[in-house]
Amino acid sequence: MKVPVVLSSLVAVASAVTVAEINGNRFLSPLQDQNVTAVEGLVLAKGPNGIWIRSTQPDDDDLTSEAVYVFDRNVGSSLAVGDIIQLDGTILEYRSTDTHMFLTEISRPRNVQIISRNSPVVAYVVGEDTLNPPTEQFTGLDNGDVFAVPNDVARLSAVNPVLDPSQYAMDFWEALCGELVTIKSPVGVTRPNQYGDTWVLGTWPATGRNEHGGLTMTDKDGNPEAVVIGTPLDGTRNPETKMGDQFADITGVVTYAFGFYRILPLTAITVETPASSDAEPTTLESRGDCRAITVGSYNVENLWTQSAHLSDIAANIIQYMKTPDLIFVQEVQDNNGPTNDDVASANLTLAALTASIEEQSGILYDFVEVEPVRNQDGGQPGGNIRNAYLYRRDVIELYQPNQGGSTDEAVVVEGPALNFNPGRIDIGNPAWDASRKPLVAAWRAIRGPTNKPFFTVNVHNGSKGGSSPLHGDPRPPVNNGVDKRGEQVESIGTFIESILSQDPKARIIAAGDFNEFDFVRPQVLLREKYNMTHLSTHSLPETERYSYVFDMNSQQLDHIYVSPALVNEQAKIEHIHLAAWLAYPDLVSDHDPLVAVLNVCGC
Ligand SMILES: *[C@@H]1O[C@H](CO)[C@@H](O)[C@H](O)[C@H]1NC(C)=O
Ligand SMILES: *[C@@H]1O[C@H](CO)[C@@H](O)[C@H](O)[C@H]1NC(C)=O
Ligand SMILES: *[C@@H]1O[C@H](CO)[C@@H](O)[C@H](O)[C@H]1NC(C)=O
Ligand SMILES: CC(=O)N[C@H]1CO[C@H](CO)[C@@H](O)[C@@H]1O
Repeated sequence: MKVPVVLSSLVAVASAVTVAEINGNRFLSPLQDQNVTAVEGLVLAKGPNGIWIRSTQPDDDDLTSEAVYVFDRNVGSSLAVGDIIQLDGTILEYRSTDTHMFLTEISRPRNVQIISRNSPVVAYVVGEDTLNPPTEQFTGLDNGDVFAVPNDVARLSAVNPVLDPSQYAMDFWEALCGELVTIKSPVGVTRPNQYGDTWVLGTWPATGRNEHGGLTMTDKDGNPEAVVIGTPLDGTRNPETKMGDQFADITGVVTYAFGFYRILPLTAITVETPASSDAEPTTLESRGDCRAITVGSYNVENLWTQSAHLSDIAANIIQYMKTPDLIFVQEVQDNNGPTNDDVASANLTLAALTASIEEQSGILYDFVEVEPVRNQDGGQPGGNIRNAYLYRRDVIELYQPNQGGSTDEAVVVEGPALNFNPGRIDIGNPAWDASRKPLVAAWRAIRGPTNKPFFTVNVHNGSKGGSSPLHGDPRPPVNNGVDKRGEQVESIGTFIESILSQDPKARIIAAGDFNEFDFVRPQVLLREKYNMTHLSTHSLPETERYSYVFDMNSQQLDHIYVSPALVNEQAKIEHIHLAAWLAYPDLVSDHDPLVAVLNVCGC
């Protein structure tokens, strides 16, 4: 890129190779593995394992970064920021794992000479001295959809395209890699991860802002306009912050590490104006009969009898979910939690949860579950996580209850009704190996003009663990388990179809932690092939559809889908943001619960 601050009058020796020539106008250096001599640059910053230098002989090309990392633990020891130096070295493309991109660096620096000292060091303001970061696409290799299936059809490092920083965020940051930049008036779009990495947005344009100040992922848009602030160069640590916090300007160097282009700040982020931390309870209300029942779903994150967060989960159900009539819960562990023994029942865990709700509110819940076969359903070994239902016995009841066991397969019988109620479906299907089998049940509202049963499917599909990062080498990024989740959705869809084939007006609710986005293939199947309506799409603005935060994205993993008979103006959902936007110390579960209101009357 063009460099406004140049000290060319001080340049005494012509460099054999410039930084721009080292970087080239693509992702990988044209000089990879070659030795370079007399590279000249201004020391921009020093880190524990090297320094960043900016060319004193910039070219006129916005595609070639004028800065580069010099990797060597000792190179900085006799240098200071503001020194102009000259050095020889070997060009290296480094990455720690093959799903990440490469960082171009000068390694094994030799013949390091100080040409002058105390030059001013000026950072470029992102979006003022540079283009704006692109808001929708990461790289041209995603062909317009970063969530497309199949994925991993191309490798960025193999194609190594000419950079297009006006269109693609990875190209944008690659063309600035090594530079010292400032982000003015940054706002936190997530809390920091466990390493203190914090995603921010500057003053440049953004799409998908939600009411908390985060960035909601939407169809084909994984929010490339955000950038992560990594570990500070001075050894400080980024503080615990939350979505929407306003920070002081951040200055740091652009690099690539841990799967993302990132900025390593000179010092830790400082909060100027914290966002309000008040959570909003649901506004949806039950009428206590079939005309309006409230349905909640909550991933309670490995809950068991001794969980420290048990009473907080109960409090969230009371204060923020407003004690829904029926709650789909996921990640309920057995009575002794992670202890890996013969215990697989969760009746004491669920009894402790309902007792805590009763103690805090006086409201009585009953619960149902089906014990899994121990250690067959994934999750923490010995924990035997499963799905369960809590329900208000004053509002609904099981319809023709017939408790299923671990090896009983629930199917739809004449009625439609269930042979086992509650029961687990499709237990022999390999799609559910090492995964929670959906828990189905048939219910009836105790009061209301009609009392036809309605059906529920409680879902906790395979996780996305093992996916490759949004700034990674495989394009589109690897969405691990997407094929498996596709089979799981087919399994759920087949069950739903077997009810609808007997009664096209059947009332069916499929809800839970699907571990997938509504616009990605498995979920599209549920909508298009099985004609289920995504309640969020039906009733919520696009930017408020989220229940989880991962990397820079506020994203929706928890959903409610309903059959045609339940789709009307009255059907609504709210994601109760108790997790997505808070700081870690304030988290109760890693997922936001959701609450919906539905008319389940029918004849
Ligand atoms: C680069 O320089 C090193 C050290 O001087 C030498 O060992 C190596 O063979 C050179 N590599 C190339 C590709 O010339
Ligand atoms: C839990 O299950 C055990 C064995 O099935 C039973 O003896 C006990 O009464 C149950 N406890 C509760 C609170 O449901
Ligand atoms: C799909 O659902 C819609 C309402 O959500 C309904 O109008 C339509 O008839 C259904 N289509 C099929 C094939 O069942
Ligand atoms: C099929 C599948 O993806 N199974 C995974 C479900 O999730 C658990 C934990 O969340 C994993 O252990 C399974 O491998």
